[in-house]
Amino acid sequence: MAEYVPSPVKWAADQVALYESSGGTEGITLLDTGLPVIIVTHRGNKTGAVRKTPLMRVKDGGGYVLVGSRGGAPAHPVWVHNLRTDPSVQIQDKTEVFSMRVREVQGADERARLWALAVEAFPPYKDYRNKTERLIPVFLAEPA
Ligand code: F42
Repeated sequence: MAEYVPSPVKWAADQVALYESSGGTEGITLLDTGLPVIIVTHRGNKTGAVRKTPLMRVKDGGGYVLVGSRGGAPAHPVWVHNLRTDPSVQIQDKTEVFSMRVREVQGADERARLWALAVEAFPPYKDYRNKTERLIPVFLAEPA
């Protein structure tokens, strides 16, 4: 089993550590916003390392909408490349861990529907979209 390599982004790595060490009872929101966060475990497409990424929790039925916003930065978060390469992920949502498969959302109608859910769950996504020229990747994680 490949080893887990924490993110170099300290606040993200710290959130993963608290989330996991507390069994999903602490570190489960974005700072003091009260908005829920999930932890996505995925495989590094270059190193094969186990990577863990906190993302906002956006539910779509039994699935989760994963938004590659990175605060509206000009470049995609690199976890996007990992998911595009290996769609098998685990998602921890509080105390539960699910094995899921992700697919990148391509159709305009589905994208519009899922984007609306994302913005409803985390309004700043709207600002991030306005901050960057790139099309923010949206994935749907569904039970494997
Ligand atoms: N980021 C979002 O994009 N969307 C969200 O909704 C979101 C919510 C959120 C909530 C809480 C929180 O603490 C963080 C949150 N973030 C959110 C930030 C998110 O957790 C990530 O930190 C951010 O999206 C950046 O992701 P990233 O994958 O680009 O992270 C970089 C900094 C990183 O980890 N880089 C590593 C490094 O060493 O530079 C490499 C990681 C990696 O996956 N490497 C691959 C490998 O093979 O191992 C190669 C990747 C490649 O192709 O280059």
